[in-house]
Amino acid sequence: MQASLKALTLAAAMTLAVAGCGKEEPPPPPAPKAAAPAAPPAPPELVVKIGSAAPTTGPIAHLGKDNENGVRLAVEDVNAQKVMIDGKVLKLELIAEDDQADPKQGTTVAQKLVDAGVVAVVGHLNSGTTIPASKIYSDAGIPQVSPSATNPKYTEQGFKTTFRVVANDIQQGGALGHYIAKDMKAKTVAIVDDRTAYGQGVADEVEKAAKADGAQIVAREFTTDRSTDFKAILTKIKGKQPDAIFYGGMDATGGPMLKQARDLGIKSKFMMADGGCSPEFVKLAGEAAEGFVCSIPGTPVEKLAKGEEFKKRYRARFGTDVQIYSPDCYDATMVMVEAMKRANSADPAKFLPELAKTDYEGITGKIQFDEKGDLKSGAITIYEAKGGKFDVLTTVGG
Ligand code: ABU
Repeated sequence: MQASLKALTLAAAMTLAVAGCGKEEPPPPPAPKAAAPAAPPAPPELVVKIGSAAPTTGPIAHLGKDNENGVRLAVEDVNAQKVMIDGKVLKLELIAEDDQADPKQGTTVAQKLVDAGVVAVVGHLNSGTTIPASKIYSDAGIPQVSPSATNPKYTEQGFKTTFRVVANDIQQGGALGHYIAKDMKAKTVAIVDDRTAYGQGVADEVEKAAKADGAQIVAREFTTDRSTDFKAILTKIKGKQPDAIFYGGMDATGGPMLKQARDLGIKSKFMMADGGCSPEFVKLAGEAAEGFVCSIPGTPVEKLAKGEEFKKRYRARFGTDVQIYSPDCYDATMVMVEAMKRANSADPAKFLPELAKTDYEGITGKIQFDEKGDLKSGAITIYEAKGGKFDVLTTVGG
């Protein structure tokens, strides 16, 4: 009995020992992972307001919107590039104002932009608004780059703040007047203008150049930039049977004027400068647009390295085609930003001297300013409307 008790105790002890040997220890808890190094704090933003002024309502709203879109595309590109200025990321904020192509409204919105704290203005579109507004920007020390105002007076006022990225109407009117008399060999020319600073100014330059090259001016008439009926003027001109009619004005009046001229049986070559050289003109003139001749300052955008790409990007972003000046507006915005980068400051007093030293290869070509703020070596291209499109006839200068 004692022996069997002993055996039982031994067996139990062995069982316990075996059971103890097979018991697995729970795995140790995983070692805590090393904490990821903290991301460096994002650099602070430098919010900078930039102004755009153009007529976005009224008869040439399509051109005003085109200008505003050009600035907007540049602002979006700059913001995406995360440009560093003085250790901060530049964030442009666009303030767009509608000047209605009205000189009085032009000065009102110029003051509004100054009061809003913009450091630079791209605009205005029209010479008639750009010239009076320029005094307000000059008094406030704010750089202004016009992408489209071509009246020479704009940069002849002695302001250090005025610049433009297109050739002026001495160059444009000269090229057209020469083309009329020498290339087209027109002997007689009728000239009409819309009495705006641009329309009258460019018409005067065309008249001067055509006369100097031997053409005779047989009529000089005028209308307004809001007129819609040109039959009285055209009837007078019809009696003179001119070889060519030059109209100094914008597409909104030029398209209907050409249509009405053809309706009256006038066969003269019809010509305008940049204010009429737009897809909108072709739309307004319809079939009468065939053979229409016009000019735009600069080399044709599609012949420039970045031109086609800009047109595609513009169409993708805004769902519409470039009218005239949006590439110039894009470049005007970029030269401001390049000047800020060189000055390492968005303070107008600091980047204005850099703006004057601009040497920039833009969508529209090389941009450098002369001592007045005009584009050095500005070219003029003359086009002819064919099948609803504009074909290049010739490029002068540049
Ligand atoms: N340059 C044509 C239209 C703008 C302007 O100068 O009034």
